[in-house]
Amino acid sequence: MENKIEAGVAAVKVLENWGVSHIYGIPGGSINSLMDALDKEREKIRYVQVRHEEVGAMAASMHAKFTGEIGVAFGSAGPGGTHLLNGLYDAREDGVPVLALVGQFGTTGMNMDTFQEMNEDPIYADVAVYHRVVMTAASLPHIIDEAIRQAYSKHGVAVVQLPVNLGWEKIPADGWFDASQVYRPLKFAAPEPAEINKAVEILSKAERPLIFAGIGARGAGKALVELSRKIQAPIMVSALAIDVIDHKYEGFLGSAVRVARKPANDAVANADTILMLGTNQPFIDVTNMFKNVKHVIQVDINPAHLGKRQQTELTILADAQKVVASLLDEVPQKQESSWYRANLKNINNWKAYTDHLENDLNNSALTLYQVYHALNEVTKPQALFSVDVGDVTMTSVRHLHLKEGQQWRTSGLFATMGIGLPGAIAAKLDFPEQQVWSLSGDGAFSMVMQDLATQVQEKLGIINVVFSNQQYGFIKDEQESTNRGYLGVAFTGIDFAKVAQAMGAHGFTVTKLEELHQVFAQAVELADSGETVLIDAKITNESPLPVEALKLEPEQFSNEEIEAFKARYHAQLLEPFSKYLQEEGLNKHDSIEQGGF
Ligand SMILES: Cc1ncc(C[n+]2csc(CCOP(=O)(O)OP(=O)(O)O)c2C)c(N)n1
Ligand SMILES: [Mg+2]
Repeated sequence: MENKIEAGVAAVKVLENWGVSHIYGIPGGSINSLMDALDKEREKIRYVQVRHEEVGAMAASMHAKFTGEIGVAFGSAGPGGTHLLNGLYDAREDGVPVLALVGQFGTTGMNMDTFQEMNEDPIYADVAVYHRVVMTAASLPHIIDEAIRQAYSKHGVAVVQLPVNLGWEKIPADGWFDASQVYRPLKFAAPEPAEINKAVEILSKAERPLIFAGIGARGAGKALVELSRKIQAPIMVSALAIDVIDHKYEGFLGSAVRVARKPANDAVANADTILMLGTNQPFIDVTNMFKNVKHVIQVDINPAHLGKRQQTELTILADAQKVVASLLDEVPQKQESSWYRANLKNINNWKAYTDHLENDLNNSALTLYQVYHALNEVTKPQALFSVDVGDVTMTSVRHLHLKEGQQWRTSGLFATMGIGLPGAIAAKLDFPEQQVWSLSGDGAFSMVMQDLATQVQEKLGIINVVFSNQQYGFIKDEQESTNRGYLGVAFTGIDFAKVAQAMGAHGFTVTKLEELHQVFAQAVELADSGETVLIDAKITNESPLPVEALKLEPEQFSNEEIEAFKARYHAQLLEPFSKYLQEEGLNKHDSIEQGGF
């Protein structure tokens, strides 16, 4: 008798062959043949039951961001599938590979307007680089394989809709194959010598050079620091690349615009030459960020990004790491420059300001800065941070002291709230031996908090930190600058520690500075022993410093305005960049524009 295999099992074997180690989702009548296949293959692939499909899709997307490998999530027909959408759009916007399997009524009921049955394909047409309805059992393994190749090669989302009966049908056991062992990712070119020569020429002439690194420069951190010192160009990053450079580097400016640090905004407004490495920072054009810049060199592996957001003098279609290595070989060592010195002073001034906030032990009410202080004391060398969208995105790029080897990920271009907790689930499953943090605001956390239960059920030693200020703080500050009043930004607080306890996690509430350090120490111990922890930090609702709208420059603002600004943001230590430029005999250009909303 011919050897047979269920088509659903063959499909799951294709996933296994591609190295998929876990898959997120919630069952339903229309996806139960996949459940049977997953049950059969449970030794080889881990099914992670979530409590909301959105969390599954977000975890899949964050898995791809932490590992570079495809994430997989599923939902049943109709609502189960549409619940995936925020996670799928997150993957699309950040260009990472995700496969979504969506259930469908059996073929006998398809196109009959029966229960939870509709033409699902158009729903996923926009989000996906590849979306197909499976038509025969025999083609199912092939379609899964196709979907994975498409997601990898097009850096996006693939959606396969599976009529439930087809998964149970038998196909010849040797009637399928996949490309998992022969797939080859594109290798990115090394730069041409002529391009490097031209770049060296531009950089050598620069009086105020700046390196601007994005996630395309990941892995080049050490070499970039060397290059930065050699050409006397401080390093700015995109917010998403905040973990590319060790924060101890004296010439590290951080990121620009709002999710940002002051020294980066100062530097980019005053630079004359920028070396962009693998960044598609979305605010360059809308903030007119490069308005004072004369020469731009842009390195990217995506031809569609070259010259996209700014006038560019030289573009190099090549791997940023290779370009940095070639430049390091070719560029002459520059003399210590006044521009570089002015930036170092400005960075030191920023450090003095953030240190002061983080170490302020006199403040009776708990501040977010003190929370970061406690956090920084207990983070481990290879820690992974899954960071939500809100003030925490901005404050973590300022106050987390990231070291080489630590990873920081969020929802970038799509910027969906709720990404922190699911990302931490993925990170802990991917790196069980490493310390994993989810950092969220109270609004964002309450969008996905049901899945604390998943962390507990899967025995994931994650530390979830919630910054509770009883408001959508990030939006409140936007309303302050654009609206006539406030609406919809304040809300009733939640006792997250109790929520955590009710779900079987360890919940701590911190309201005072004195409790912080002990709670964080305990949290680390519990997480190390595989227990899920939540720390609800009840912080003040003060606004963080708006580095995109500073009132510090004496040429622009009156003394009273400057003093009021400093008092409001505890920024007495902050100096205007003009001070350091002047000390170095340099003039100051206009600040960049705010752009955005
Ligand atoms: C799903 C989603 N809804 C709405 C927004 C708009 N938004 C961005 S930040 C934010 C507020 C975040 O509030 P919270 O999590 O409490 O953090 P906080 O800023 O207060 O620290 C909102 C509503 C979004 N980015 N994503
Ligand atoms: Mg909040």
